[in-house]
Amino acid sequence: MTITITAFERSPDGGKGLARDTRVRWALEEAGQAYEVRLVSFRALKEPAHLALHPFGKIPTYEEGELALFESGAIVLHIAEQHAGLLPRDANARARAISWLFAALSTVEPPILEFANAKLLESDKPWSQDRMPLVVDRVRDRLKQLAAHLGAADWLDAAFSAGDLMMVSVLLRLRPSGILDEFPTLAAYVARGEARPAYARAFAAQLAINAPKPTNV
Ligand code: GTB
Repeated sequence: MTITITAFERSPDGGKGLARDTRVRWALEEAGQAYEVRLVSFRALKEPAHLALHPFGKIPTYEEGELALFESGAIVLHIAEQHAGLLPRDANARARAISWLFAALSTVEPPILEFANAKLLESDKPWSQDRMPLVVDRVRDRLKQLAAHLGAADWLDAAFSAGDLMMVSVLLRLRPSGILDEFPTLAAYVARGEARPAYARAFAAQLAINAPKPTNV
């Protein structure tokens, strides 16, 4: 059955991997699954056809036969459960990998999003300068805890899993800020994720959509 995901017709980051279709593409590449991409404009995101797939009018979505999913975490978990390569076979190790997937989304991503929003949407507010140190400290506190867990290991729980895929995806959002580099073991962890051939394929596919088209002069 054909898998179709949605992605931005024009990503605000120019296709540099920050939009959340990247994590879905990466999971599909790790799982060796071919997929098609339907590009959606910002206007079309809020129109009935897309809202029928995604109640909040966002990307990514995932369609396969009669199944339609939204939320990158649910999509990555579905892919990981359907195909080998992203979850261990051992039941306990599998449950721990899923814990890390949830930890990435519900414990590590929120302060990072708060920071991104503070920078992008609130920097012109009179209280922004006073608030920013608090927001950055919340990110640093999480990263300190995550770095303490990772220690010198390559991945969060022995072998690479969907939990690492999601954690690396979440941490990547921090790179432009320089905060990630304050934690060299986490910066190296993210680099290990990006070095995976499946990640490179996912990144290249997203970038290709956003690359400037050659003009005939
Ligand atoms: N919790 C949902 C999930 O994980 O799937 C969140 C989905 C979501 O926020 N999607 C965003 C979206 O569709 C794209 S990823 N936004 C459009 C809208 O709300 O109208 C967020 C994102 C977008 C762009 C960048 N960037 O260019 O740097 C980074 C992150």
